Amino acid sequence: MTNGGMGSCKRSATGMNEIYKEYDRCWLRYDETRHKNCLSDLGDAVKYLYFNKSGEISRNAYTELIEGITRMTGSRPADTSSLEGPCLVLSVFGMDPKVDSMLIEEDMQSMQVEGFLIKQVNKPPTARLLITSKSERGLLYGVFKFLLLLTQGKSLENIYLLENPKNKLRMINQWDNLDGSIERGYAGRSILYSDNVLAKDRERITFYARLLASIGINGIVLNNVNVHREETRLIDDRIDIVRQLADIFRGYGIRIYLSINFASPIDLGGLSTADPLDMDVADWWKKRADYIYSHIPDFGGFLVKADSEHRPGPYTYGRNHADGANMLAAALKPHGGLVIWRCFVYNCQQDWRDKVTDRAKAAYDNYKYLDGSFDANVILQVKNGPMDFQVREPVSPLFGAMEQTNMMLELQITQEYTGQQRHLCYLVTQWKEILEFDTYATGEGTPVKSIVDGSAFGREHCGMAGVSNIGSDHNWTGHYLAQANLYGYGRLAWDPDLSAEEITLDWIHCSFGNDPVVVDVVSEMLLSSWPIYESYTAPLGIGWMVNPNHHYGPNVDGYEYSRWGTYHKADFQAIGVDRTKVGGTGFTAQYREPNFLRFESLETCPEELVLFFHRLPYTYRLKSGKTVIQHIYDTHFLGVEQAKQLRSKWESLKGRVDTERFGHVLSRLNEQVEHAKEWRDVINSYFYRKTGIPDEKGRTIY
Ligand code: GCV
Repeated sequence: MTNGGMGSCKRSATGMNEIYKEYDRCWLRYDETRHKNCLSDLGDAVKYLYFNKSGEISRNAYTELIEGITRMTGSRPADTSSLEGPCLVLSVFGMDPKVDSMLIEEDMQSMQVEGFLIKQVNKPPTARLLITSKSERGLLYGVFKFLLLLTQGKSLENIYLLENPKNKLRMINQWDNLDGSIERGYAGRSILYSDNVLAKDRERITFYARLLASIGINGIVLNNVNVHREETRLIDDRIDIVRQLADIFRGYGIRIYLSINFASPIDLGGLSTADPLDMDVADWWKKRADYIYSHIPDFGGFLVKADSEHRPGPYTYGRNHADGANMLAAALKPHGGLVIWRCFVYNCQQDWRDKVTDRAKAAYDNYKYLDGSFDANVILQVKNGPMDFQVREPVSPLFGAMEQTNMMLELQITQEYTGQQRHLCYLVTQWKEILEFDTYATGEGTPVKSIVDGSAFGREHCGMAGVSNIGSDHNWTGHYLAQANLYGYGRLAWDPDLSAEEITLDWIHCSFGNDPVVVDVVSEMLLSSWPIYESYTAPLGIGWMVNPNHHYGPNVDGYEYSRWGTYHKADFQAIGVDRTKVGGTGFTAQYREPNFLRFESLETCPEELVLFFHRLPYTYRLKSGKTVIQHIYDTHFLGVEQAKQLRSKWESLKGRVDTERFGHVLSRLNEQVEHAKEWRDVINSYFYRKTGIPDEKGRTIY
């Protein structure tokens, strides 16, 4: 049985955790370790701590280390100023010649600025355990890694662990509005803002910064990409909110960024235009950048949603997106700032009768021809799929198309289309598939992860962005197990080569302890949950079929006759969109070979995406031998059974997980089972009524 419930706030040896009673500690629980033996490997090394006091981030690293060890072992390491005996050593390289002398040339060469080294020097009884980095930020990451190793009970004997992050930018995007609402938020209100001012609970924001730093996040966009009136003022008379947040996040190595309103020169500056080629507009942004940096000297830059879903942008003035992005980039350049420009640009006024326009093609069409036109401090941020964060989509072809442009991958941690944190849907498995997808951009072996870490084309500013799933709920994420999505996102942004299994185990160890039964069951539940959610919702990659606006629950025709361009085109004979070059919209041709032909041909198109790329009669036989209609029926019946199995698995943990978390997750799973039935029956009945084809197995369809 694991220690402590969600609301537990027993006073620890450090006396530090009184403040946590209002919210869960997530994976920073540091429950008393069940692995005292891993510490004994090193004799007295963790009883003394040599720390070379330097900047704020280092001090936070020190505090974290003290808190973690104290909570896990029950005793606080004593500070020491001697390096003679056994001790833990925490120091940034270059701060202390005595510590630096413990390093060899090889250590220094392989370590990048944000990387860290954990290394044993000497043997017990005088073993010293060194945590070091070339930067304070890296030191903090090293501390979190060390605490993870302690949590897992990994042997520290003769440890030599050098890690560097694979992605330079590891960003979180908050879709928070100043009034405290969160666009697509499913875990309460914003922890950052309330009633157009900074939220009062700064401790909680600080804890969020800790959580993010613990998984390697180094940038946060503080406001929703849809920038409304009040948020437009964040770069004006509301700048003090930004400054205060920057002060909090800076202590954890996290730079802050803002989403901006492209029409700010009009809305704030009183100009008559926001034309990016207008000299007054460019000058206005330059002065605005100076103003921002005078308040926040380490400001990261702007995130821009332009000409997208009614947001203003360069198209209004007959300019292209390179014109818009480069104008902002010029304003930020003297300060070292970045422009992160979103590629979620499509016609959201489509007539459903229009058979030619294909939303899937839009990002490529809007940006491919601009490859090479963007300034060096511009990055294009591309959603993983060509549509919009559906449970299953092909990878956006734009990743393989841009050779001279900085690229970032945008993932949605918040579960807009994947169960809204009421259903269990662990997305790390989906994200792994995306990162591993071979774009063939430099020939075979050019996976998305090599585009977004910049290595494929030697780009400087690249990385990953995830839309946050947290809010003011006690457990942060609505569904307790959805914490694993935030955790997993950060770990993958640090190292996309990690396996889903490894990340999952780490999260469980930190969150639930080391009971092997709990570890196995929770791991099985998480790793199987995405395909389960997929099986009882929209079939074979077609997507949507959700209720309009809030996007929760089944509604097969919810978007079928609307302007959003997300059609399944089901009639009584066939379903799916022909996106082939030969007879359809031609979307497949946006992929490089051999992906183009793989998707183009029905023979080779991956079955889970077949209705995304092809229009098929319900009687078409899939490779499984089942017809499309029977596949729909079977997966929907099976999905409900699998959701029930998720629930039984969790129930088997009764007595092994604290009652609060046990009860909470069980209630979510009960809801999931009931809602999966709703999905099953709505989808199956729709297609039965449309086709008149009965289920081969004669099960109840309405
Ligand atoms: C922030 C989808 C969501 C919107 C979101 C948009 C975007 O359309 O439904 O809420 O807006 O994506 O990513 O810009």
